[in-house]
Amino acid sequence: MAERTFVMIKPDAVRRGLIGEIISRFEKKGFRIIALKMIKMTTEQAEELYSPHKDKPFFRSLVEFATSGPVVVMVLEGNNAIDVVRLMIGSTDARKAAPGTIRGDYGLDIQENVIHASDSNDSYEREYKIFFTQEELLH
Ligand code: 3AN
Repeated sequence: MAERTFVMIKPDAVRRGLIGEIISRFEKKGFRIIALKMIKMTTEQAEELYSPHKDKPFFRSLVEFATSGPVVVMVLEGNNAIDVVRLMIGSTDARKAAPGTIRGDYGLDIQENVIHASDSNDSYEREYKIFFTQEELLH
């Protein structure tokens, strides 16, 4: 069933020149890009994106990292997009992420872990609205 998910290429990956590599994987897999832009997110946007973690000890550091440079945000559409994209990105701790996954191939850190993707439909609905208006989703 066609489903949508929100994906963000994090500042570490943008700094390292991995934008094309990462987008290419999603295109080759068969996902449609419904919306895409590069932004420098505000502290408010980062706090909202990571609000489920606001009581964690790493929250401030995570917000600082997320706002430390440009990110690329996008909405992807395709069969079971949420679960399939989570499989493609791999485990949170990039040191333990399986080779062949995006984090497994390009990351070596738990915080600077290359990429974010929604973990549920509720997360998707909350997350994409932080960065896109309804009109920016191109059907
Ligand atoms: P995922 O991004 O795989 O869904 P979450 O939702 O548990 O992982 O964590 C959100 C983000 O918080 C991660 N992408 C990572 O950047 C950061 N993070 C998670 N756990 C830690 C940790 N123990 N120390 C520092 N940063 C962390």
